[in-house]
Amino acid sequence: LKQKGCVVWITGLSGSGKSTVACALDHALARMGKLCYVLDGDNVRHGLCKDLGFSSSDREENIRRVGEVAKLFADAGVVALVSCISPYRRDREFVRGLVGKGEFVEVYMNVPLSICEKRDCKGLYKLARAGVIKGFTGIDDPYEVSEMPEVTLEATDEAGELLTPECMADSVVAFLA
Ligand code: GGZ
Repeated sequence: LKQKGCVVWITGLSGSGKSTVACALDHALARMGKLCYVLDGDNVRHGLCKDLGFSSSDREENIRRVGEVAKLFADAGVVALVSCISPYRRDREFVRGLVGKGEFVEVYMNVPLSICEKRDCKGLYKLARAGVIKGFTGIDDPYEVSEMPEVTLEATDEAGELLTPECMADSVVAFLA
């Protein structure tokens, strides 16, 4: 019997842990026998969206394409796990409108810029601060916080300890269940 597909849309700053949470979610859902597919911003930009840069119109087109593909996966009964910065609220709302009612789950990574910048896994924040990369999200390009995400993932617990990706994935699984 075909399972019910949906789109889990993980949004947040570069370095907020979107890809890591998508990966942990992929494993958690697979263990539950769910068919999933991860559409990662950074990967998609090597193929489907390799002609796009980071201007606002290119980001809009990037999100539109990824949204259309995610919708196809959901229609096929797959849980599409999307991790794209998707910094503009309007573009995320566009995808929400594209996907069937109740099948779009927006997951907001509520990780402060200071933490993302401190991690700076790829050294991009440093380059952005130095003006080598222009229009970097959070530095000189906006990130518009979601008004009503289905799930908000915090970086730390009440004691200020960093939450693990597995723990974050569990929160999303709990919502989906
Ligand atoms: C933001 C940028 C930029 C600029 C390159 N702004 O953390 P990463 O490195 O590995 O992933 C980021 C990726 C962003 O692609 P998305 O498709 O998710 O972006 S969007 O949703 O806004 O279309 C980052 C890297 O590309 N990167 N230049 N200027 N991130």
